Amino acid sequence: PSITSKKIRVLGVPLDLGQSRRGVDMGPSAVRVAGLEAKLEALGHVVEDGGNVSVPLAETKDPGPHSAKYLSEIAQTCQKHADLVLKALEEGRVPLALGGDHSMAAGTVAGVAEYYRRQNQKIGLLWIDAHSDINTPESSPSGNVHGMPLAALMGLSVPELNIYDFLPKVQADNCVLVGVRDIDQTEKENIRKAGIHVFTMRDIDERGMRAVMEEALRLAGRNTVGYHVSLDMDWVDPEDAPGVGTPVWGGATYREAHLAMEIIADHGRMTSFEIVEVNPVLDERNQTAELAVELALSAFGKKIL
Ligand code: 6HN
Ligand code: MN
Ligand code: MN
Ligand code: MN
Repeated sequence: PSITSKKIRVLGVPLDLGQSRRGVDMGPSAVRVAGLEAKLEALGHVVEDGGNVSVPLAETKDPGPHSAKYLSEIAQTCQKHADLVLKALEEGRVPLALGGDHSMAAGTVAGVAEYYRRQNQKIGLLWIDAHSDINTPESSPSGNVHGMPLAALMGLSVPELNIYDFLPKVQADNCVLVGVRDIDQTEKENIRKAGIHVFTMRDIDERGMRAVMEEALRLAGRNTVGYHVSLDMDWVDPEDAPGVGTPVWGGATYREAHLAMEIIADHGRMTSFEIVEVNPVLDERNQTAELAVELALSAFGKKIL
């Protein structure tokens, strides 16, 4: 059975300013080296590589206030990246963004939301992550901006990351966190304030991946044109994805991760996709980048049989 062929544009975002473990800027290269384009094409898609957006080098910049380090450089990068995402969609391409740390999602989601906003349509957002990434500069214990993109997208704070000047980027009722297991005390209030849906690892343990994903997709897809999928590789258990900057035990297994992506593909409503936080410096023989490619293949329709 052949899959519906998509025109995909890969967009690299070698951004490492949003966190403190160096090396995540090499994530896009590692995922390319693992064969992303050729494998998606073998599946029947048409893939082009849009290259990498330019990102300032940490060594050349001052981090600025500790509450949100490198925020102005990250905001500039997200603006450029959002423009490229928007352009890809205007040209009929499905954006597949490669990170880079998760602060880039403030740009990816802005670009997708802006494209559909111009057509009076709304998107949903599936945030698949060990973390909830909903700190603000006021609440963040680390000052790392990769812990803040969801707060920015929902309009809680961080006006610097309000790309295209509209909020929220996604209605709270269409924003769904999946697989969370490490939430800062200070983030809990922000989750309540934002009013988003959260499925923790306990939900997955108790109900199973299939039931959780079906409900998550129903929520993200209700009254929307479809949903963006933001996949943080630290969602997967560090046993299978060691090459990430903030690993947390007890994550999705290799099989669960594939199943979640396969269910996304079955529904056929994904507008755009991104894989973030692949850090080759912390990886073991590129296995996290290889898993990222495999999960992208499942999300884009690869079936076992
Ligand atoms: N990520 N909650 C922690 C912080 O520093 O705010 C961790 C954030 C991790 C972010 O993995 O994308
Ligand atoms: Mn090609
Ligand atoms: Mn994240
Ligand atoms: Mn994470």
